[in-house]
Amino acid sequence: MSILHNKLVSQAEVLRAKRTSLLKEHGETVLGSVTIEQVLGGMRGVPALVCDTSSVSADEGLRIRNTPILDLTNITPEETFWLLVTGERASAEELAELRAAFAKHYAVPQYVVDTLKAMPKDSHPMAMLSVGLLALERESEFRAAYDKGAGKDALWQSMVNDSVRLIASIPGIAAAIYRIRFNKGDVIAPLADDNDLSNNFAHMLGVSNDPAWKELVRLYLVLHSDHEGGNVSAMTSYVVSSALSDPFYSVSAAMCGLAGPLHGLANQECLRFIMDVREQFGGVPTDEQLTEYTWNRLNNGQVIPGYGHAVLRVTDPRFTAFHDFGVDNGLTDENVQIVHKIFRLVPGILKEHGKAKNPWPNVDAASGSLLYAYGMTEFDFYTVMFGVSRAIGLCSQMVVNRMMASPIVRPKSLTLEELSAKA
Ligand code: HAX
Repeated sequence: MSILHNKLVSQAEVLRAKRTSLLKEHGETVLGSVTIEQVLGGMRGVPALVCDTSSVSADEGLRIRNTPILDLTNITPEETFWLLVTGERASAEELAELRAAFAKHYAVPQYVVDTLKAMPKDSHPMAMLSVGLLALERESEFRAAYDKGAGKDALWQSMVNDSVRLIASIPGIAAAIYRIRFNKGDVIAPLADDNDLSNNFAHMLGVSNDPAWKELVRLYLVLHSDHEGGNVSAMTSYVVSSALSDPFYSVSAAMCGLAGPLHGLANQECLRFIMDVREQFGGVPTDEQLTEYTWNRLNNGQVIPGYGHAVLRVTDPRFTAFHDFGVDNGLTDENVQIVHKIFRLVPGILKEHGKAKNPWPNVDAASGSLLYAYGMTEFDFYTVMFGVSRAIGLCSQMVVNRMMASPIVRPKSLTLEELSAKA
C-alpha cells in the first residue's frame, strides 16, 4: 500500500462516518426549494452535490481545498493532485513517491497509440482523447477489484490506483494525439531521466524547448485542474462513476462534455475570435473598431467567447494568472495585445448590453493566446490541454466520493405537463 493509500485510509473512515451521521441525524433537513425556473434553467444554483476538493464563489472564484488559486500558481500538477485528494500539502517524501508512481505510466501503451492512429484524419482531438481513455480502460484495477468482489467501502483504493494511472497516462495520450492529428512526426517517448509530469508532457508534445513553454504547461495544468462539482465535466464524471463505472469510463465521458463550446471548447473559440479580430483589422484594432465589432457581434445574437460565467461575478482569478504570465514573460504579439484590449473594453460593453450576468473574463479568454505564442497554433487541440488538466480534479473528486461510498445518482424528472400542472 502506498503512502497516499495509507493517508486516505483514516480519511475514508472519517468521511463515511460524517456522511452516515448527517444522513441519520439531519437527513430530513431542508436545504432550499427548487423553482420551475431552476428546473427549466439547467438546475442553476440547486444545492444538490457534495464536492470537498474545491469551491467556486461568485465574488472570488476558485479555491482548492480552501486555498485561493492565485496562492497556488507555483505548485506542480502532482502537488495539485495530492492537495485535491488529501486536503493537505504534500511533503517531499510523499511527492517523491507519487512522482515515481506516475512515472511508471508516462509511456502510453502501443495499442492506445494504434487506436488513435486508426481514427479518421479529420477526427476532432477531443473525440480522440475520449477514445484514447476508453481504449486504456482495459487496464482498470477498479473494474478488476469489483469483479473479484471488493466491498463498497474498499473500492476507493483501486480507484486511487486507476486515478494515478489515468492522470499519468493522459499527457502521453494527448501528446500522441497532437503529433498524429497534426502530422508532427513520430510520437515522442517520455524523458528517461525526469519524472516530473508537466516536464514530460511539454517534452512529449514537442512544441518548443523554451523553458517558459514548460512553465506555461505547468501553470496550465494547475489552473484548469478543478472547478468544484457542478460544471458539466465534473458532474458527468460524478454521475457516470456513481454507477460504479471505473475512472476511465467516467473521465472519457466527462471529456465529451468538456468538448462543448459552452464549456471547455470555449478556449478554442476564444482564440478564433481573437484571430478573427486580427484578420478583420489587419492587426490590433483601434478602440473604436473593437467596440463596433463587439456590438455587431452582440446584435447578431453571438456571445463574446471567454466572457461571462455561470457562477463567477468577477474576473476569473485564473484569467488573472494567465494574463500576468504573459506580462511577466514579455509576450507582446498581436494576439496578446488584442486579449488585453478586449479585457479593457468588452466588460463595459457587456454591462451596457445588459444581458450577461457576469461581464468579466473567464479562464478561456487568455489561455489560447499564450499557447499560440509558444508555437501551439492548432486551436482544435486547446481543449485537449484543458482535459489533461481537468482529469486531475475529476479523478480527485471521484476518489473522495468513493471514499464516502456515495450512492448512484438518480434525480427525479418531470414531464412538461407535470411541470405545467404545478404552475
Ligand atoms: N456574450 C454575450 N452574451 C452573453 C455572454 C457573453 N459572453 N455571456 C452570457 N451572455 C448572455 C447569455 O447568452 C444569456 O442570453 P439569453 O438570455 O438571450 O439566453 C444571458 O446573457 C444570460 O446568461 P448568463 O446567466 O449570464 O450566463 P449563463 O450562466 O447562462 O452562461 C456561459 C454562462 C459561460 C455559458 C456564458 O456566459 C457564455 O456563453 N459565455 C461565452 C462562452 C464562454 O466563454 N464559455 C466558457 C465558460 C468557462 C468554462 O466553463 N470553461 O470551461
